[in-house]
Amino acid sequence: AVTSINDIKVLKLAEVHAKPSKSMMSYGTAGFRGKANELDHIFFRMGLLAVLRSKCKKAVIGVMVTASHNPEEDNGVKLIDPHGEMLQQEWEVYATKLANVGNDEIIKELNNIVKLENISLEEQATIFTARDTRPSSIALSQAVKDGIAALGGTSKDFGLMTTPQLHYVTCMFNCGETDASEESYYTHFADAFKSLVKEKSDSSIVTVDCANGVGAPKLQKLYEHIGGSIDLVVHNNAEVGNGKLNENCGADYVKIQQQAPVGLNMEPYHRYCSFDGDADRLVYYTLDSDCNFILLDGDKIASLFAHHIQELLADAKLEAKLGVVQTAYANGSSTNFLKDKLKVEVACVKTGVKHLHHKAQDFDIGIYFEANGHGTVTVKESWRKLLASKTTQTNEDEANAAKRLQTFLSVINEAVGDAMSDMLAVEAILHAKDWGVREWSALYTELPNRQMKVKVADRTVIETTDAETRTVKPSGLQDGIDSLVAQYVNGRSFVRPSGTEDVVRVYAESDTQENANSLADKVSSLVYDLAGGTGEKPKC
Ligand code: G16
Repeated sequence: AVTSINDIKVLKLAEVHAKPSKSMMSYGTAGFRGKANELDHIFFRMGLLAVLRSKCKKAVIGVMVTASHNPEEDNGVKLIDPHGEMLQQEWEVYATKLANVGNDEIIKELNNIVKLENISLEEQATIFTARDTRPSSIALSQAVKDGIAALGGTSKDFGLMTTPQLHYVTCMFNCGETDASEESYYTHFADAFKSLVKEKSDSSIVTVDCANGVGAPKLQKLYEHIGGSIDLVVHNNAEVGNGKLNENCGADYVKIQQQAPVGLNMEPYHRYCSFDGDADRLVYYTLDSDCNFILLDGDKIASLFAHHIQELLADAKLEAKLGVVQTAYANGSSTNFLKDKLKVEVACVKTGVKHLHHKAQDFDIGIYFEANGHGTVTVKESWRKLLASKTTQTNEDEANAAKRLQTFLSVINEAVGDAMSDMLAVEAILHAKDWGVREWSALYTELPNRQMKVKVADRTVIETTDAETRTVKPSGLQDGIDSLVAQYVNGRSFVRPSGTEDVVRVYAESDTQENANSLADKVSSLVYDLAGGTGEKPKC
């Protein structure tokens, strides 16, 4: 049994995966992200950390190699905790420290974590790894595996997978399903969907933009398991590594540009949706009869879920504390709809699914979605038991409604936001309600909004508070934003440093698209002036 860290083995491999002297990175919104050719040492060290995390939790840990929505030349890595959640936040601090020390301090840092967390090195460590389709992901996965081997851990490499698939298999394995695999993922979600949608409706065609990423082959496989309950057309499924990943396509592009992905000829009121590069985000869209682009983003998906779940709860005569968790990016109209029309409790937290997921667990049923399309539903174990008991009650109508809710919840990937399973959930609801995108879209009308990115020399000069809705640094920025916002009807704007890209994000909404654009331009220009903008100044 291993009782101490094998210094020689670790240091030898650490030399192979040497850290460039100036590199300083932190565990951001979704792990480490950056230019792929600058990250080799980070991946190796995250392999080391995953072994300690696995020993500490006495469970399998996941390591996903992906930069999700970022451009193809970027890459990233994040750790997945035993139940498919994001890495516990205290460990993000260890991750950042371990990523930034020189090679000579790696052993000291590892021993420090062992001591602080009281880890028994004799424990076994097993790590599940997977990667997206970026060309750099193969070598960077190897760096992770080298890190795992250096500390005597065992790795099981699932190869190409979507991020949510790795979350799912990690969670299922730790819950006792020892044959958890990609295949069991398809079987589970396809079966759940088929029991919700037994027959295709007349308007069952959905065209899916897979961002030229790993979602394309995986969706194809899921489709093979679903058979005749839906018609899927896979778009943007280009060959791996041709530089087209997320380029002018994918959920992030469609959400921010508010336009169709490249090469898609749209028809009014047909259903279209986009995944991002690792298929953990989903947005829908269509054209109205005047060919105006209509986006149904994460806020609309959350509203649809809340509407449906609330109806089933009423039919089943079940009480539940139902809540929706959003971020500052949520459109004001969606928050009003949820609070005023549905009378659902709404919470607002910082960007990053880890924050939303955590908050959602305060509710019996917690629906969380970022406007960018990343989200899911969580259910408290005690409430799940209550639901199960209701399915066997004598009142047939109530028992049937409880069963419908139970089956609906099983088409959701509770571990994490999942484009494929969320898409099935949306389709199942539309089918149950006999709705098209037109009815769904009509739940509420968005306030026009605009998102922009501003390049600055050092984005950490911006510090925020109140769930990132206000800035506290640099001085003068918040006052400036406040006085700009006051000039616009229904104006709202905030800025925050991105945790995945080297940019500052700017969000603005107002009564007309022109006003939202103008407010976004002015706030961007203010950020450029007060936070050390670089390159071309945003025009306004
Ligand atoms: C990741 C996170 C999301 C977050 C997004 C953008 O998404 O998982 O929670 O909204 O980054 O974060 P930021 O604004 O800090 O750059 P993905 O799809 O890239 O993994």
